[in-house]
Amino acid sequence: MKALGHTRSALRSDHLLQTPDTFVRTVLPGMSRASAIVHCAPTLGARFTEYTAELESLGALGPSLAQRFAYVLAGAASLEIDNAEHALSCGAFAYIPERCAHRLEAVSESRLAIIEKSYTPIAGVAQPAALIGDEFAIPSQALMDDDALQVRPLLPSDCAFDFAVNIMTYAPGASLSMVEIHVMEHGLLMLEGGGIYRLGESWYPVEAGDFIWMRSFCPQWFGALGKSPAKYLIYKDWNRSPQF
Ligand code: UGY
Ligand code: MN
Repeated sequence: MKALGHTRSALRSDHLLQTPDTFVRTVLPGMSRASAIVHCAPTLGARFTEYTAELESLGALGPSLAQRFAYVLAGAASLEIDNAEHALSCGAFAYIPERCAHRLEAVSESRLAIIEKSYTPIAGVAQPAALIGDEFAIPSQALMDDDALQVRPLLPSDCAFDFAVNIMTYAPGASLSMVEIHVMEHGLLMLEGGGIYRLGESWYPVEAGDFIWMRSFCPQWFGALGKSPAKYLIYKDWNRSPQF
């Protein structure tokens, strides 16, 4: 029997935990043979939008006026941009600058994590160009000298980029060394494993498939539990003055 009226999902003023049992699908403008689970958006108080796009074979996303970042969670996709076509397999990602014409299409049934954010320019710094990469080609680095907690920065650190997307992998039992409280907001998709997430004054069991939004200054801490690593894809605003 279903747990009537019960869910691990929780919405508080400084965070959202959205678990798969509460996902509702919608179709965003221009999508074909595809649907979206919108995880966070300006209507929530976020300064970016994140959704999971579920595409049938040959399904496609609509256009985006904002910058778009896509990460292949499952299946295979192809990106047509700047007169070239790029194959994106599981673990591949693409950064598409604002107002850049492109077509992102599924080659087989696929799931993509999509982040969209309007660009905050800096005087004298050109917008980044489109970029295609693969998580497995990016060397990981230990966070604060802890080899059990590895970070792969998917985007270059240069200040042309106004956001960062990282993959963080925790060995079983590893944890953040401190409760973080910082100006950046986060969108986080659990990819593998699980553990306990502290958000604000609450502690939640989390597992692969869950999404978390953290408002700026939301107290946060994670410890990985279980016998396999915990891995998540995490967005943060980056390289810009907080003076908005
Ligand atoms: O990049 C970060 O702020 C990251 N360490 N935060 C987190 O994992 N909640
Ligand atoms: Mn953080």
